[in-house]
Amino acid sequence: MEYDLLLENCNAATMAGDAPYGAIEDAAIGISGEKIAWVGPRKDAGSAKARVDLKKRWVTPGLIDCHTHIVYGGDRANEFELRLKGATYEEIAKAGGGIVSTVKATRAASEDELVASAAKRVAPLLNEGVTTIEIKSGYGLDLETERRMLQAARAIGKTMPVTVRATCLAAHALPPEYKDRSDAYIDLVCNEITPTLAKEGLVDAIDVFCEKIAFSAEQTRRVFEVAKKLAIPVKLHAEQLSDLNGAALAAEYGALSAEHLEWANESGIAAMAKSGTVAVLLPGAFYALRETKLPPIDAFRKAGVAMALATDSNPGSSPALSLLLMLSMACTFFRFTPEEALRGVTVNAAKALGLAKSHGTIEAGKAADLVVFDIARPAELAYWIGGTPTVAVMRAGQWTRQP
Ligand code: DI6
Ligand code: FE
Repeated sequence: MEYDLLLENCNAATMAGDAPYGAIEDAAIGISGEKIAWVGPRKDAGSAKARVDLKKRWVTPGLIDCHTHIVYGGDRANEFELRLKGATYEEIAKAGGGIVSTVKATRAASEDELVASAAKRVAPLLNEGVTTIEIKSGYGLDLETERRMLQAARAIGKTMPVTVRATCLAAHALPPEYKDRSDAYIDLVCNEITPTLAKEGLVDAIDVFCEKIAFSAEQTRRVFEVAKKLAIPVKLHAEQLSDLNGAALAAEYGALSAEHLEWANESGIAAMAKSGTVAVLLPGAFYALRETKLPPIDAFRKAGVAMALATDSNPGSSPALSLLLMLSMACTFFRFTPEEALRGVTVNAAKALGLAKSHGTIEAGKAADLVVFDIARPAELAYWIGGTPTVAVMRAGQWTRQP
């Protein structure tokens, strides 16, 4: 078989197989159409219509940012200043700031404005090598604005070279008009917002913020029951600030992922291992909130729970615009190995989005989403603090940044 394009004279961190990083040195990668047709040692490569010499650089799978809230109105740099004067995240949230102030700005923004402001934040991620991004709603908290957010997410996937997975997080916070009536808001989420937006094809997954400052485990369960009826996979913000047994609840519903997890307990971890639920860890939020409680990384490792990493890009707890920086933070704060960190934004991030069959590794049959890095060894991706060693990006077989 003749490939459309052969990338040769490179080292491939395939993230598949048993070798560290799935590495193949002096490799070649055959591309046909939108997919990887072949990968292996250069000497075994077949013929190709065109060839590109990658000059011994490293190639990884396209990076996957599997947890973001990157579509929103306004920003919260003012609250950043308040926090530095001593206010806590919870105090700001209770005083009507925090998520709710972003809700006001998001409700006031048109779809075009949401797309334009998000595009400015998505661009630096793509420049680094992100080819797939998850985008959550959750700053609308009413049907119209949740819809507008998800439509903006879809529009980003159409107008920018990135695969978007849209997650409905209508149960993110209590909207001000439902003050002290959180069960009534969950009625709205379950009876109206979620089923309507699912029917409109805007929802790839359903998420809930299960937390003392958000929604209880019982309310989470109600939303998950609706997801089950709609046959849409669930994810859960669990155990970020306290332990509500959210990880076990997520696992009970076969969740793709449970996210944050600083306070995850042993039984939650065991349940996640059993259900194959990915632990999505978010060092940007840990850093920005100056958390001290470390997620139980060793317990996840021992239990065999796959760990992913993401930016959690959002205006409050993680205004992060670099996924590579999360690799460094995960190693330094959470003691990930550099290989675990790269797995966390490739193969395990794909799993957290339900895309394990099509994305996340360099293997024949998978999407030709690839990043070329000017590095001598893969550990450099987690080693440098800032900087972008990215020299080329391919998505679905097309260069979005030329080598
Ligand atoms: N957990 C978080 O860290 C973000 N949302 C969530 O459920 C915070 C979102 C914000 O503060 O705007
Ligand atoms: Fe989040």
